[in-house]
Amino acid sequence: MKLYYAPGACSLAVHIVLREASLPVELVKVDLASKTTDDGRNYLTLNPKGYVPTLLLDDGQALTEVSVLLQYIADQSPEAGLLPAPGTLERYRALEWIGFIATEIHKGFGPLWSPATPELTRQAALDTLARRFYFVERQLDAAEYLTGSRFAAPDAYAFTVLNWTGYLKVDLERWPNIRAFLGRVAARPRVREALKAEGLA
Ligand SMILES: N[C@@H](CCC(=O)N[C@@H](CS)C(=O)NCC(=O)O)C(=O)O
Repeated sequence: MKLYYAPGACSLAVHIVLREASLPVELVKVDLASKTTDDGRNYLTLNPKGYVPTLLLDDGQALTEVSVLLQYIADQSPEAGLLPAPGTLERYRALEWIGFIATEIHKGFGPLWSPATPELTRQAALDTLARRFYFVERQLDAAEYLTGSRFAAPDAYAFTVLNWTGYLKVDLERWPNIRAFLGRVAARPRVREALKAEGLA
C-alpha cells in the first residue's frame, strides 16, 4: 500500500493507525499547492478531490476519506484492536467518535487556516471549537482515551486534529485533559515514528 500524505495534515491519523496496525506502507508526500507527488504523479489523476489522504491499495485502487481509511486499516489488522468488531455497539460508539471528530472538529478548524478569514468569522469558529473541545475534555475526565482505557483509531484522529492547536497558537489551558491526552498519544512509540517520518518530531 502507498499512503499519499502531507506532513501534519489529517493524513497523519491514517499514517498513525497504519503503524499501530503494523501494516507495511510506503509514504508518498503530496504538494497540495501544485497537486504533484514525490513519486512524480499528477495527484488529481489519483484523487480528483485533490486533498489528502489517499491510500493506494495493492490492487491499484485508490481509497479516500479519513473516516473510511481508519476503518479499512483497523479491519485489515483486527488483532491490533484499533476498532471493536463490526456489528457490536462498541463499534458504533467508536464510529460515533470518528464522525464527531471529522465533522465537528476537523472541519471546524477550516476557517482558522486561511489568512483571508475575517476576524469575526475566526472568533466564531474558535467559539464553536471550544464547545466541541469541552465535550472531549469531559470524556477524558474518566478515561485515558476516547473509547476507554485503550488507544484506538478515534484517538489517532483526535490527536492529529487537536494537535493543530499548537500550529495555530490556540491555548489549551482551559482543557488540561486534552493537553495530557496529546502528550500521552505523542509518547506512543508508533506515533513517534510517524511524527518523525513526516518531519514533525
Ligand atoms: N473529507 C476529507 C477531508 C480531507 C482534508 O480536509 N484534507 C486536507 C488536509 S487535512 C487537504 O488536503 N486540504 C487541501 C485541499 O483541500 O486542497 C477526508 O476526510 O479525508
